[in-house]
Amino acid sequence: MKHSNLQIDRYKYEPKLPPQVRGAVADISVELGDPTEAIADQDALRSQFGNTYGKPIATLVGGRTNENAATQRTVGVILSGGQAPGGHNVIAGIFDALKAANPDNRLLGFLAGPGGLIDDKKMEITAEYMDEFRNTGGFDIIGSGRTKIETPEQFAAVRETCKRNSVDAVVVIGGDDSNTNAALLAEYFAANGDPVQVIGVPKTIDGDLKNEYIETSFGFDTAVKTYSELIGNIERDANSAKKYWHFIKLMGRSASHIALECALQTQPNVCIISEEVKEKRQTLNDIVASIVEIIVARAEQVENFGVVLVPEGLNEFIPEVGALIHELNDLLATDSNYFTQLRTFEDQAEWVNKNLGRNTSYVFSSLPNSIQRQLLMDRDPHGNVQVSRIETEKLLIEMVEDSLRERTAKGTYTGKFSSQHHFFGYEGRCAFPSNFDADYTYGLGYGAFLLIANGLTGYISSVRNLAKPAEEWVAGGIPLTMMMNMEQRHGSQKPVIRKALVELDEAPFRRFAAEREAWAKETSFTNPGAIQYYGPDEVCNMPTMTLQLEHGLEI
Ligand code: FBP
Repeated sequence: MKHSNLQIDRYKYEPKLPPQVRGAVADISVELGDPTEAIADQDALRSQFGNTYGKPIATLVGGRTNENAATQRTVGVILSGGQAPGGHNVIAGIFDALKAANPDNRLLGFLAGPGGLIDDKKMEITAEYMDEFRNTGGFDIIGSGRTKIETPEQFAAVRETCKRNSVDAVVVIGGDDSNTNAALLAEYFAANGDPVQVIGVPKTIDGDLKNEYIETSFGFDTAVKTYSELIGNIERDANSAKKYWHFIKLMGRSASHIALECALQTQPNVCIISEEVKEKRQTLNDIVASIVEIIVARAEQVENFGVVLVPEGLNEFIPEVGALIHELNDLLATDSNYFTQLRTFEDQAEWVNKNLGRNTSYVFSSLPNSIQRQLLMDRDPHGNVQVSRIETEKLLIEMVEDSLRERTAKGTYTGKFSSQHHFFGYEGRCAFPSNFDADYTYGLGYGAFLLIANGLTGYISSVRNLAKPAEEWVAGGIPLTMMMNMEQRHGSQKPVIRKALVELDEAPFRRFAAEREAWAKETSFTNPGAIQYYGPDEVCNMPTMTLQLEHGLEI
């Protein structure tokens, strides 16, 4: 395969490790704190995780011998869920630490996600193969998948796979659901007296796997910087041509962290934050009215252009649309056999309308035909609507146009409205990881092996103090059960890692809320430009504004 000049040069990049883990692997051990508790529902979790609940926080420390470091080991690794820049470097970190500990150690990559572990589809990662992927984006090294390890048969199959391949430990690189799975797997092995260790790694561009101890998930940094570059370019174009309103939908299955960070970076005229919509119980009409108000105000200044950012997950946070989606998910899950027999959209829509409640049926009928079709499309493996396929940006444009038409007829609006729509998601998931993500992921992978070498299981690899330069980062492990609570899933209470949504009382949102009025009326666009891999620290090595604000830094 032909490589670009950047790819060839990025192979030479040496990711920065947290200082305590830079020495010989045999000289790194763990310092353990006090026993921990889950964030909520402690009793239920304690009884479900009888063998792995409440472990202490682990910090990796150098200069202390680990007698077991050189024990020969086989480690399995899986990538789970959507791509996120840096996944290859997590595997490189595991590989380098494992080979440094003992050159006979083996790293098995299970293919195409958790399914590879269930079906025993794997490859051994060799030094030569690994080198092809260092510091590159993508998950193509072993592929990814969204299969969940759920049934007793699947757990037993994973156990068989590990036995057959003499796997001593499994590293699960994934989001909140996959790390919940990692916790269940760790408990399953422990409960069966199996010595297989399980360590998770926090991945997702959505940025919603974070808490006091996991400061960010990897991939968020690169993805938001990629989208912000594109938004900045569009803003410049909008301000040059002065004739279009650009509606840009941004990925993020549920939380609006991506949209919020992009807004902080690019200062658009409007950015909708789903969590605020929910908190204020705004309807679709309220959202449209607030956008229209800004368009009208800018038209009065003869500025018939602007940029609106829309988070992908918005629909589920608008009370009436969210209720519709939930009812539809349930309906289609319960009667999926009947539904899939209906051949035409018209028949499907009629059946759905008949079976929905009165209010939700009204909301469904009031949506444009194209959106109704998208709501009825295939569900994901968890039975949920695939939000990235709902064209909310187009829905908003249609509704804004209707409202402006009414205003024109009444004589309360004399501007011109021409729109463009965009969806940025896949553009950022496989970008070359920023220096931040390249370093962070390598450290997470390296740390994951060190946790294994120190005998831990049921932990998520962590690198902390990320708002500071890598010289001050601290590596360790956080017990998975500590991040969990019980939630209602498919009709019953299940242990899950709590998803981190945008908090309206925290610094990133507060900064946005303080500035947005000015950005709405004036043209205050900022253009962060493309991710830079070479050059001064303030251009190449700055973390996201979200991370800096969350850590109280002045920016
Ligand atoms: P993960 O949470 O698995 O990392 O996935 C994130 C994401 O990129 C979401 O932002 C998006 O909604 C989803 O994946 C799209 O995935 P797919 O292409 O599989 O539909």
